[in-house]
Amino acid sequence: MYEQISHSLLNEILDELKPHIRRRDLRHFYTRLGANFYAIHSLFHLLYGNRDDFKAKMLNLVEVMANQYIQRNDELKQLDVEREKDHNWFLSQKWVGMALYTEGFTGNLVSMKSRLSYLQELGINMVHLMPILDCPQGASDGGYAVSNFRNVDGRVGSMEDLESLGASMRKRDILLALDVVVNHTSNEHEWAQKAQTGDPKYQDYYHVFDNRDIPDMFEETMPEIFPETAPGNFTWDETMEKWVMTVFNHYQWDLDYSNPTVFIEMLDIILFWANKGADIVRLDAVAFLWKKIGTTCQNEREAHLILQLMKDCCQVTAPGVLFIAEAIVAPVEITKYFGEDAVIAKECEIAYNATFMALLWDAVATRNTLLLNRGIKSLPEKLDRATWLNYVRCHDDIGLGFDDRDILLAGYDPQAHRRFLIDYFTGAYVDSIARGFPFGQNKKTGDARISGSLASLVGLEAALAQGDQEAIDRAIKLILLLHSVIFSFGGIPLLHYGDEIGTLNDYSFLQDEHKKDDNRWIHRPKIDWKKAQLRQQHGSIEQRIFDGLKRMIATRKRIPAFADFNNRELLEVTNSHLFVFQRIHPEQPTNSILVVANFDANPQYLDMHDLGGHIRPQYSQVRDLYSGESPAMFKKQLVVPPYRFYWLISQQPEAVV
Ligand code: OTU
Repeated sequence: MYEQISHSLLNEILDELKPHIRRRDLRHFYTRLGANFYAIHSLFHLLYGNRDDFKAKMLNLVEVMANQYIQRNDELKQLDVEREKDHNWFLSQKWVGMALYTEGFTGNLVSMKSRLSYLQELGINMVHLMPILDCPQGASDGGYAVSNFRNVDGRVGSMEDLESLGASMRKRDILLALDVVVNHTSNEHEWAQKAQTGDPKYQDYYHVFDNRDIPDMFEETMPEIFPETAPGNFTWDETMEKWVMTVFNHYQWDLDYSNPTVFIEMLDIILFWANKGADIVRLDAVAFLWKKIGTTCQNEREAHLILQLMKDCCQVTAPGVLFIAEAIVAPVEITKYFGEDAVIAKECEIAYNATFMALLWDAVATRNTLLLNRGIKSLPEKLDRATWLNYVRCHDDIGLGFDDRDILLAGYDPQAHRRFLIDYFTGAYVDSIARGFPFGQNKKTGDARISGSLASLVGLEAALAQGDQEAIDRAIKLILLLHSVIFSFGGIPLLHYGDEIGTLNDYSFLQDEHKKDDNRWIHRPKIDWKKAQLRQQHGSIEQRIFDGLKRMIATRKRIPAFADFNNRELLEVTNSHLFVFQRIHPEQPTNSILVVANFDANPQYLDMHDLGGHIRPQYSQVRDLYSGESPAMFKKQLVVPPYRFYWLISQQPEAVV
């Protein structure tokens, strides 16, 4: 867009750029800067236009983008151009991700390299390495308290190790996703330490207060994130003799984005990692980026402006790099992190589908899909050119983040239903063999979330202890069922390491004084490679899960209707134990897929009349692409065995109405 004020400012800035920047061949950089400058200028002005140093900061911002562009190597620049051409590349069904802690998975970055073939065996081609940057030796919130954003933690390796791993991944066509913890730093970060010595420049990087006046005002409306271990949102700093805002743990200092220098520093860090070869940058805790008295300090409009600005700037320097929004917030808020418009107000291409994840767990506990269907229906439409990260569980706790109104519409009392779910997954409910633990219990609000490994939550741990073969089978089926929906729903499925071999709760964190108070560590295991080896032993639990997932992944990759072009239609059927949706092939409707998942422990029947104008399969005319079998039919009803799923295709196109 050509706009006079922006354009003359751009001319001024280009004149003032340092000679080493001016002298370079920056053709691609300048075309992209020209295309995005109006947006960048407008956003930067909305956020910081009232400051005297606005122009100087604008110049700094362009310098950072230009310098990082100069640093970007030719291979990555080439990739940028390719991805610009094929800009929907990440919507393809070919991508399947896994998130893992390097330390827990293999120990370090060097040994990680030799495990890439294991990931490939399964079909994984996107790896999210959980935080690997410098962080305190003691408690560091699993690396989410960063003390140096440009250094790899010596405990997992060096920068060279990471680059070499990245190169090996690129050769194997595996995407690398890395974290940039944008909301806060560790109290051991250089900026925090300078702030502690009284340096006003660095105190302005954080929210620092002499007394409780303002903190008290904030606290009136701010919820607590870790109420048990880190109550409140402010910490008294002895050295500084001031209060500092710490929304998460007391050692995680929130950055103050009303200071443009903070924005520029963090953008520089994002681009630094883009240049180190990250294909995807996961932006942690993005809902929290802007703090305002009188609000919850989450999902503020400015937080969205900051993300738009980060995206626009990243597109100038490294347009091939994608952002993941980690915003575990209410269903109506989550979709907003894709941005309002895919072109003029874009934020992150990918977002965690926390609502879907929580709804799936509801279906597990209730064995029906009343709330699941309801909740999916009220999830707002997302933009084109954006996709979900669908997951069954991740490294964090499971929050019951669905809407109370949806719970009511599903026919339950919200408070009682939430209580039931907590009881169910913590094993307190009579009928439950789940082995989860409550996390973040809040005595004031009665709120709680859930920790526990996937296998333990679906009853495998208890079933093994009881030697109950049927319960073991049920747990395995549930693990596969849950994955079958994240693989087919639309979006990038993200597995949690260890789940592919049914890893149980890992209680060893209780022995570690820096971890014992945070039971999320129960589902951040150390992989037992001897156990993983059992995947090759026919009939073992590991083999049944691993091979099931492997087959699903391979099948998913062959089904173009599973690519994410907002081509899903939810079908509400009479039988409330079934989750049914259709994935429509964009070009060949006859190759659309009907997904049917039975969340009940008993066989269920799908009445073909329920499918209305959609696929009306006749006996032997539909085939499940996963198993290759044609499901049984009884009196125009499709039979779905307990915890079974189908990815159905009509074999004869004529059968499709
Ligand atoms: C994120 O978490 C990380 O995933 C957590 O591992 C970190 O502890 C946290 O940030 C701080 O860095 O910010 O938008 O309920 O879901 O803390 C949501 C706990 C977050 C997490 C929440 C989350």
